[in-house]
Amino acid sequence: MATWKSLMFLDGSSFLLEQLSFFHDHALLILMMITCTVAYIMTNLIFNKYNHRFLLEGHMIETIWTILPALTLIFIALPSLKLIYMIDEIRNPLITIKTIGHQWYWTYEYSDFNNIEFDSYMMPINEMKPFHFRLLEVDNRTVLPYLSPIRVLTSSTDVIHSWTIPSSGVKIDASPGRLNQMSFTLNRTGMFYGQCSEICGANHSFMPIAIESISNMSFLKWVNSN
Ligand SMILES: *[C@@H]1O[C@H](CO)[C@@H](O)[C@H](O)[C@H]1NC(C)=O
Ligand SMILES: *[C@@H]1O[C@H](CO)[C@@H](O)[C@H](O)[C@H]1NC(C)=O
Ligand SMILES: *[C@@H]1O[C@H](CO)[C@@H](O)[C@H](O)[C@H]1NC(C)=O
Ligand SMILES: *[C@@H]1O[C@H](CO)[C@@H](O)[C@H](O)[C@H]1NC(C)=O
Ligand SMILES: [Cu+2]
Repeated sequence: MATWKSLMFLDGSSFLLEQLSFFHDHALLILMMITCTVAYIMTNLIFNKYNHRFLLEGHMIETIWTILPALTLIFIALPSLKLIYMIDEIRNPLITIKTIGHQWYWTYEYSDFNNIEFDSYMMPINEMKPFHFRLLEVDNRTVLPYLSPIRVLTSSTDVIHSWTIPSSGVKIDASPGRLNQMSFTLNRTGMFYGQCSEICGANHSFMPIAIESISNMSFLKWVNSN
């Protein structure tokens, strides 16, 4: 969960976010290389006493400064494309959950098991327990097993919402009349919080998502108790 003064990424909770952080580091490294090169050339230009008053064209340098940025862009574009397809891919999900956005709460359906279905509202401040996070805790949490591929189907009944778990690298729009899907695998246990990420009306800030990532056994126990 993001807290005050946290500058870097959240502690990742899925294999997807691992790849996203790798790509972030990769892109940032290229950015630093460009910044350093440009800064070096600019300081050199400023402190250089010589100049070339009659230089009007230079085919060699023009070729170089066209090809080099193109190559750099390819080095960013190819991993980025790979990542897009990885995020889009659905690999034999074990569990499918359906989340439906409403103004202003989420409904979850676990159609794999006896049609478990519940609404998930933000925990009102006067009902919060000391260990609850303000504006992030919900009354019915989304319980999911870890290390199992999960597919999320999203839709909406009114306006566009967005189902988002920043620490898992998950963000899917919930559009009315459409079913969007995404798959991810949680790689550890814990509580992962998110919020609706599409301005959807007056109580947009008050429809949080709380994922409870637990072991297979506990998950089955939870399923049986519902
Ligand atoms: C889960 O993935 C994150 C990266 O997203 C990594 O930092 C973390 O160590 C992983 N946890 C486990 C238990 O593998
Ligand atoms: C959802 O939360 C409400 C209010 O706390 C509760 O009455 C209801 O039983 C819960 N439903 C499920 C499926 O847990
Ligand atoms: C849960 O079950 C799935 C499928 O059998 C397995 O791949 C996964 O490793 C299990 N999770 C844990 C935490 O053992
Ligand atoms: C927003 O939520 C609060 C508390 O849950 C509620 O009192 C209020 O009526 C809601 N606003 C709208 C426009 O529905
Ligand atoms: Cu919303």
